[in-house]
Amino acid sequence: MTTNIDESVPLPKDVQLGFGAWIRHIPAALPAVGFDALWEFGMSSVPPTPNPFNGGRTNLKRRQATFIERSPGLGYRFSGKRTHALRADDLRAFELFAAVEEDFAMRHPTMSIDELRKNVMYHFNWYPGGAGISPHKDDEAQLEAGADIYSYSFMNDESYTRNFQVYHEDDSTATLTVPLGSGDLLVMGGSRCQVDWKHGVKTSAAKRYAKMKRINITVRWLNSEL
Ligand SMILES: O=C(O)CCC(=O)C(=O)O
Repeated sequence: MTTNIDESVPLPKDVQLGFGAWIRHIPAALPAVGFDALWEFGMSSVPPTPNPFNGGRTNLKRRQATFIERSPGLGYRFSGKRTHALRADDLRAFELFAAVEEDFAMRHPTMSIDELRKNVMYHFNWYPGGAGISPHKDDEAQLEAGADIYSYSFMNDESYTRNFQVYHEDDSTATLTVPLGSGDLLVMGGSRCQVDWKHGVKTSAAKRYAKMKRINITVRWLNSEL
């Protein structure tokens, strides 16, 4: 057997949450190249989502959209709704998206870019100020159960961090809090991660977040039925 792992590079450490569930945090995996262009696109071209917690009387502050290359025009189905669907033409021009796609491919060297594009979806969140996302599991039917989820975070200023919380499904107190900086990659993995655990980013009215712009891009493996 041959190996091409460079043993002089320390492997990232995983935090074991419990049986079959872990979190990996890789700080500064990528620079936030072309952040402003992707931010403007999200805030001007992606329609807001009606807030599911008040019957849609108001909209969520966070914008969200999904790109599924193998099913153009199909959004991500959750809470009984579909997210806004992005197309390759909308996205490939954005440097930040291209950088994420390249980084993900670099971390999966045994697969061709075409194979990767057929098997993953990209989900985008644009968070103005202290907007967040409530605790949830990424366990939708479109996703390959138990597959790793790669989550890239970018901010408009490198000095910003935003806490990402992980909760056991029966507990409203976070078991793990990961401070995410701009360019950080967080990987959620293990067959139980989206079964026994939830994750989220607490909404905050704190002044220090007032001018923050944050884009999160998750890469998720699709199941074969979609
Ligand atoms: O913004 C984040 O860091 C988390 C995003 C997330 O949980 C999601 O899109 O499901």
